Amino acid sequence: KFFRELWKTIDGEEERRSRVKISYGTAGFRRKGETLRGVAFRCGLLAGLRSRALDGKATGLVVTASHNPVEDNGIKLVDGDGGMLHISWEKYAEEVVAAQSSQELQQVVEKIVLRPENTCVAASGGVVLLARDTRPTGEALIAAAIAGVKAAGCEALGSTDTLRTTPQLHWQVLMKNCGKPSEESDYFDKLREGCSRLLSGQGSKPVGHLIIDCANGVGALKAPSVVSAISNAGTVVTLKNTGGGVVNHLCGADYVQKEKVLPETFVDLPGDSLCLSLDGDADRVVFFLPGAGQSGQGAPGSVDLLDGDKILCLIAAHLKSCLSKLDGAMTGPKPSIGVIQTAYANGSSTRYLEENLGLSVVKTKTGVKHLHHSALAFDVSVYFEANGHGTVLFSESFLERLRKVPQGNGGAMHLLELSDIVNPSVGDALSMALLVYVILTHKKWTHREWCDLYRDVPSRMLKCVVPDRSQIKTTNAEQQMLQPQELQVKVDELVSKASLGRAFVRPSGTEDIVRIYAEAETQQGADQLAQSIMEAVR
Ligand code: NG1
Ligand code: ZN
Repeated sequence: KFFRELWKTIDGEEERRSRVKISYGTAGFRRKGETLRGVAFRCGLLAGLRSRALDGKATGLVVTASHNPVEDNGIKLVDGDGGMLHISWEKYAEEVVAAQSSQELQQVVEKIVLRPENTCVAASGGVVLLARDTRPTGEALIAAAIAGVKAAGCEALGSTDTLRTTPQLHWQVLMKNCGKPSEESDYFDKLREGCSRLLSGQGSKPVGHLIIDCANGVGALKAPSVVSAISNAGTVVTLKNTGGGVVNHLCGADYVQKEKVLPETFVDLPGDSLCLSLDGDADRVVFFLPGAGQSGQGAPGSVDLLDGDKILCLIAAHLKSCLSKLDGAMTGPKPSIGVIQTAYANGSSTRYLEENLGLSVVKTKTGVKHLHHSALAFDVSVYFEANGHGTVLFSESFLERLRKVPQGNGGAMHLLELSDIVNPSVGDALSMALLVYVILTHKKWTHREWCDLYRDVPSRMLKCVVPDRSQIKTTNAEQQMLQPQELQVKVDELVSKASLGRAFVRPSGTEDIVRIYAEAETQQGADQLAQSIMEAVR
């Protein structure tokens, strides 16, 4: 059966050869959507094998290229705990995808199945949940992935029409494996009802208008089912870029965060608007205020950005004050709070967290899988990438302790209610949009007060194409290069000459480029530092 299915996804000669080089990367396989059918089939196969290795627990497969252009697509695999595919299986994914013939594929599969830690692979059963975003190449890729799941002898839950945000699918896998209600409607109900509970009796609303840029992506289809909790609280919610344009084109979280301008169609906004942008698969969110921009130069269309760092700071400040209300009410050790960032976090946000809030910040490698992993070590934690991908985690033992706190302690009750509206498996733009609104309401902060928590240090990010980016090896949460050594020496020298300089170079895990990031006291200084490093990299 396995071999019968394989022919359906035979790819062209060029594509077949190129599969050898494709790596699992920061967040799954990604490239031009039209060239991914063979990859999708093999990923479906692997997701099935993984499910069987987990004794039949569900796994997941999402077809999306997130914030990337419409012609791109990608395959992300979801593990049995609802998180990203376990790192130990990424190399299997690469081997399965690289196989050049059905014979080679069979050998790779046998190798995986026969590994001692995967002994239960041979057992029957196994189920994979599949979904896609709105990209035109998605349908064909889901069809190929379903064929792969079936080739692994597993049940495929989902069809070519199953449209979900990435975090929805992660959540569904987690809930299914916990034996909890896991339908799409359960997800909507949980978020909407949880948010309504947190807002009831609060009186004031933080903003008059909330304007949501849906990036012309799958979030446009799902947002209405949850944001009604906000409109019921008295804020007028408007959805824009709901599918009339091209996904992520001149809109979406990545565009707004990188370009620091209003998305397309954001014109004539009411004065008291708080805006937010989702990305194409609604796992990232950034907020912004139409206005003068941080430079104060007031270029038309510029924005004051409230990025992942500022969302993180708002949440961390709130969690810290909630925990302080628990003092004395909770038995046992003081709960630990974790705050996790990557090297791309703006230096001002890290200083705010450490100096104003007195929290210690953990820095990890880029990619949510790394942040999530670090966050698991704490009772309560929040992680965010500057680009808007993050969530809040509550450990099961901490939730259990909160449930035992006497009813009169509002702090414990509030934290339990907050845990109801966060997605514990992965960053979720819709969930985080609700959470931010709830926190602003409870803190009685205006969006301006939130924006003014700290002022970003000027920064610049550049991309550079090099012949072989794998030549660059990094350490210390990717903030330093081990190789090429002489390049790191040069970067250090350039940084030391820039006032308040900070910079690093790392190979992208999602694009065939090297990223350069620089901060300095002035925008001109940051631009110059990034530019000189780029010249050194070339
Ligand atoms: P790479 O291409 O590895 O830098 C990018 C983002 C990550 C993450 C992944 C997955 C930056 C600098 N990098 O990774 O944060 O979101 O894509 O989507 O934004
Ligand atoms: Zn995304």
